[in-house]
Amino acid sequence: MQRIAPRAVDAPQRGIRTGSAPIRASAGATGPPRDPERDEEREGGLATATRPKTTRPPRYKVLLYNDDYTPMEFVVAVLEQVFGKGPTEATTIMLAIHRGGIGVAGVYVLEVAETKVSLVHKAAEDRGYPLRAGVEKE
Ligand code: TYC
Repeated sequence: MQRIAPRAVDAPQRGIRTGSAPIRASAGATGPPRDPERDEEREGGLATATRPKTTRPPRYKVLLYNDDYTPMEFVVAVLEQVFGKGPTEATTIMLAIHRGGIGVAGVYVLEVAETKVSLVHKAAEDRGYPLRAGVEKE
């Protein structure tokens, strides 16, 4: 049977080093020397500050089209009530559509944009106006 000889109580304790490996010249450094071409902070791990987990959903423009029959006051009311514009901006957008044929009423995520288009069409159809709206990716 093998016995492990107990260390004499007064034998000098040499820290945690057990072998006789040479102490490296770069005392204090841990691991291999870093490659200045690499950016360890972008390689995963704790790099949450530079690699956000969230992404922005795409945005869609709601377009209104000009026609010859829908009253200007109705378009202004739609821009105020469906798209939350104030009276001055609503009038500016309506006139731009009237003169240019098309204009942006607002920009939203797809589901909201499509809901707004449906609200415009319903309001116009209820009054017998041909006003049309559409969605286009920003
Ligand atoms: N052109 C219409 C008129 O003269 C007004 C109008 C403006 C209609 C904007 C639609 O999206 C529109 N009564």
